[in-house]
Amino acid sequence: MSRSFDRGFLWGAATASYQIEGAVDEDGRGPSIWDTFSATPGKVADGHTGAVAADHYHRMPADVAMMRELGLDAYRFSLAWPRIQPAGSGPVERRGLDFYSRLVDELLAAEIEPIITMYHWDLPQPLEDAGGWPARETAERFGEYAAIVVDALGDRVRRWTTLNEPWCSAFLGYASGVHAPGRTDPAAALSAVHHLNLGHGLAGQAVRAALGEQGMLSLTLNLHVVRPDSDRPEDLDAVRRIDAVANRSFLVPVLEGHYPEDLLADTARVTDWGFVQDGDLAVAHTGLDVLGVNYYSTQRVRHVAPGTPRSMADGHAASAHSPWVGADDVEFLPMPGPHTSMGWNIDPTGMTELLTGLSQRYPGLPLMITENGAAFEDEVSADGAVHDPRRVAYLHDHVEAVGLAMDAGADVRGYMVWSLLDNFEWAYGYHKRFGIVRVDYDTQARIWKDSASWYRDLVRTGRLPAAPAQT
Ligand code: IFM
Repeated sequence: MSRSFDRGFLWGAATASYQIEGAVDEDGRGPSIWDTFSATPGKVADGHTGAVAADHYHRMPADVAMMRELGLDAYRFSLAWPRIQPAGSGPVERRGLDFYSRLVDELLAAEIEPIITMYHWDLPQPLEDAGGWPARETAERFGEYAAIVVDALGDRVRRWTTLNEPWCSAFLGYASGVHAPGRTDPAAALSAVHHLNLGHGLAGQAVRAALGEQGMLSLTLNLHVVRPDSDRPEDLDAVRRIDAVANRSFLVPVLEGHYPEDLLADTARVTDWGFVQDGDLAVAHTGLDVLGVNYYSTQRVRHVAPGTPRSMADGHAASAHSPWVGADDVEFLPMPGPHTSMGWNIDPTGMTELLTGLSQRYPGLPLMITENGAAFEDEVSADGAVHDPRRVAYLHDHVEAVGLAMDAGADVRGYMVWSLLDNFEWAYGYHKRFGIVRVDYDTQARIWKDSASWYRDLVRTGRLPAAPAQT
């Protein structure tokens, strides 16, 4: 069965600065935590770094021309804070801001709406040296940086996302250590949670102050769809614990203005949350115009006695240190296939469940899919093309799942495929390819995959055709 989406539904593609730009030493850019982390032996597969990436910094006009050919309504990209404020505070690097100003102008000339993410994980290294996200000052510096970028670009950009996936920044960066800066301190991770929420609020205030009613304020979360292994009370409680630390640690302060009582109780042995100061939660609770949702797969958990050896098939890069602070008695079970090359199970029902659940908990809150997509081991065929039927099927089934959630009442305003281009996939380096457009890292040639042509047709017509046959 085919399905049509309204004309106003925004179809786009997403990327992030460190994953595509390269040019890490150019035009005054300062070092970020990902430059440091990826230069540390053993942290990123095969020692890959973002030094060159997809060379987007030099190829930006051609990349925007390609987006125009794809017919995108919108392009979600992030700003590299160390390009704009190389030290994370103080002087502004004009050349960095100018790059993004040119990008915005190119997009507008191509009739593509810019959607800016202020922070997608490339923290200026000097801020990490001063304490990183566990330190309150980082949130304050983020608020100042936000004011700078909204002041420079807000005359042309109305959609602003403060943070991308703060769960990853806090728990992969400071608890499991598989992401930069690679610290393994559970108390620091919870302090980071709070300062990310505070930073979101301070940045949101900057957007509101500069743009008033014109601004569209957003936060993007990677919400986890977690299911119990059985209906035993202990397994249901395992789901509750993961939901608290994975989802409600951000949703509740930002949308309801407090921390969930059960999260505070579950983590009481790690911290007393004394870093939360009077007034912080009112700042975090600045109000969102749209919630960004990143969705890829589902997870299944069960209770185990603390100390029992447990499988941790949670879809995040393996570490001796768990990101699941306050949930030592929870086991993540391997998920049945099919899987993508990330090892993530393919389950579009999770997309529908997530969106309908959000719209029930927060009626009237507009939602936007800010990331969804799949990595597969693509190959260039003898005909020079990249035939990626599994990605086409994945995208089809997930867009269909978004439509089902809309049928059930979810107010979904758009869909950004992850990703426009193959790129630096964090701890996995360049080994995982998420792009609908292939990047040949030897020549930097862009090669449209079949999924790019398929997506162009979807964007052009707003009509999702019947499920493609998989070969
Ligand atoms: O590549 C990442 C992106 O940076 C954040 N969301 C998940 C993607 C795939 O892992």
